[in-house]
Amino acid sequence: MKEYITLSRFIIEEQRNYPGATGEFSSLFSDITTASKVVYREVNRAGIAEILGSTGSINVFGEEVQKLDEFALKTFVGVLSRGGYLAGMASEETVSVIKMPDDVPRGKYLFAFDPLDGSSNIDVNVSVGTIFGIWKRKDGEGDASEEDFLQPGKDIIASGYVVYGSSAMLVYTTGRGVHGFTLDPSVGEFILSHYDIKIPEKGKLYSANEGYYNRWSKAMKNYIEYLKEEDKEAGKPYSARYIGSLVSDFHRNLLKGGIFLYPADSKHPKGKLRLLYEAFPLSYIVEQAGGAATDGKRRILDIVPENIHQRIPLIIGSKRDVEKFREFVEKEGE
Ligand code: AHM
Ligand code: MG
Repeated sequence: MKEYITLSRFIIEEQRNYPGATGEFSSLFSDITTASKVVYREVNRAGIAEILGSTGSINVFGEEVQKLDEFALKTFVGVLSRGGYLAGMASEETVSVIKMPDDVPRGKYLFAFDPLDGSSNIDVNVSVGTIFGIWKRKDGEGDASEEDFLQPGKDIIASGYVVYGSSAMLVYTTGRGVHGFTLDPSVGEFILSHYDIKIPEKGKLYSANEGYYNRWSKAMKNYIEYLKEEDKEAGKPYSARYIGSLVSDFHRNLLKGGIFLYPADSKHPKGKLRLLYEAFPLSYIVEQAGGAATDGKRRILDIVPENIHQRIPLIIGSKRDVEKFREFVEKEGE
């Protein structure tokens, strides 16, 4: 008989491994699934729901806010802020920490997220996603402050992402392996489809925006040239795959093996992607799956953020590919 394990069932069973678990984490996760189902429905009907395009406003990073960005933000905040398990939320789309409603008790968890990553692709039916990381506040009570969020990636309690693609998939880890769940739209439940995901030690794919080649460091240029060399034994040349939607690029490389690179460049000296909302959650997942993530010099999860919106160069994927990239950086000294 086919096992049909829902995400909520899986989380309840997983929580039995954590003595003293209060059930708050399970409720948080159940609310994440509710919010993501609502966002998926909206993404799916975006073309007919008059929700495509820009809101006309600009976010904290100077980027245009898409209507769906705003919808995803409001949905996650609306659903999660009433749970009583959060002390605060921080998002790519809001300037400061999001306060929980006055009539809801404050909890111990901190939720950092990118509500709709890759949203500039939405108007052309390319997959987008939500990325999230969960920390426990170190001390204090009441509303979380920005300082509460400045914890290193390695202190994360759980992280995950949802890809809104040809199907919706939620992938997460609490430090006990990475598991993937596919939404069965006929019953509205995320069902376990990918148990204990491991990223191949070495891949055959690389993902980088090669349009920026002339802005790259020597190490980055040399590394990409190296991947293109004809060398059958070393599994080269690698194939280029770049969607321009981090969640989708990461998801594909996680399952197939490969390396994603958004390095620092002359226009983005600190990289483009965000440490809290993108790099930390995905780095925790990739390490749990046997891969690695670096900013070129440091392990991403060791970094302590200076502010919630900090950007970071991100090189992430199969372990041996990330190590090879590091060798190129060490050789060039940059
Ligand atoms: P967003 O969070 O505003 O959507 O921006 C992040 C996106 C990632 O999904 C993607 O990897 C990257 O930006 C693409 O950037 P570029 O167009 O410079 O290649
Ligand atoms: Mg993003």
